[in-house]
Amino acid sequence: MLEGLSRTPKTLPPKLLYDAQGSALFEQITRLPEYYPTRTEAAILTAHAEEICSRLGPDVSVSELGAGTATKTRILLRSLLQHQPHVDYFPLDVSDAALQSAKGELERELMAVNVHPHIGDFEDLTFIERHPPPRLVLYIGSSIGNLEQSEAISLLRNVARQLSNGDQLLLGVDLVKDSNVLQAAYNDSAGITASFNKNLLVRINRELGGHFEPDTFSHVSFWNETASRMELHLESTCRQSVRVDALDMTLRFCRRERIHTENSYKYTVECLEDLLKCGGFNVEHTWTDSHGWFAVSLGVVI
Ligand code: SAH
Ligand code: AVI
Repeated sequence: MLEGLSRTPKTLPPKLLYDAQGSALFEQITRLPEYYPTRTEAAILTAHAEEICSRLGPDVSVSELGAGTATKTRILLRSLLQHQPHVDYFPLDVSDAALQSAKGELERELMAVNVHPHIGDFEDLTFIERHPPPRLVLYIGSSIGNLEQSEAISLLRNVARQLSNGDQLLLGVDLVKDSNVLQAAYNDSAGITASFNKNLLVRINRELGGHFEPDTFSHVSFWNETASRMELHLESTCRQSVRVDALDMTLRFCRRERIHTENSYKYTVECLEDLLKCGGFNVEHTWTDSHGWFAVSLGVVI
């Protein structure tokens, strides 16, 4: 935070959006009429779960990066249980609250799934290697879109490094589309995405003794066509100074100055498949929906 807030323009890494309240707000986002990614990916997974599972190795263990509450994962796990008697499932997330919810829901619904939650960051992926092969790694929900392309490639290479011959990765990515659809998804009429974004300030206040007045910042999001990404910012509505006690820092904002809080990159199928190849995977198959809004690709480690 210290590093990001000292920069010009000020930035914060999007992983900080997910404290317990942030994860709960993200869950609400996934149910918004404007936020098409979750239900579109869920529809792809539902339509093709059987085919996906039939392309996997026998008796796979499943790891998931940024699993959140694992709601869509249940579609795949349910189908996988038609192919093997039980599944060892290892969700990784920075959000303890999301993982607890994932574990509770999964154990209630799918008794044959053994859930082993791992609270942690993508920076350390060595936990994957400890899981029994053959392995399937899930990285769905277009979470890879919140990374810069160079970060995305190095993350995939890190994943590949933990895997053995024949291990697979299922990657879900949001696709480039009409900018009106994108704008609406990140500027919902109920203001949930705005609350999700501003919750970062509430979190800094609570955890770092920050003195932000969230009402003096507005949620700004827009489609940056050149960079192929949606951008999320918090914009100061006035000239102000904000003290953050734990950082021993006083932040100065001009009127309309922004903190850049998130990018959400949108890919084409071609770019997605190139990304997988650059990351160390051969693409086995890519599934999309009828609008071509979202893609799910299965890759095998090279
Ligand atoms: N996969 C779920 C959740 C997506 S939200 C879905 O498809 O709906 C993104 C999730 O990734 C959040 O739960 C967040 O806590 C987690 N996350 C974001 N950055 C992370 C990081 N650097 N390390 C681990 N988890 C991260
Ligand atoms: C988790 N991630 C893929 C979401 C996205 O769409 O980039 C986070 C999000 N931010 C605002 N709305 C949803």
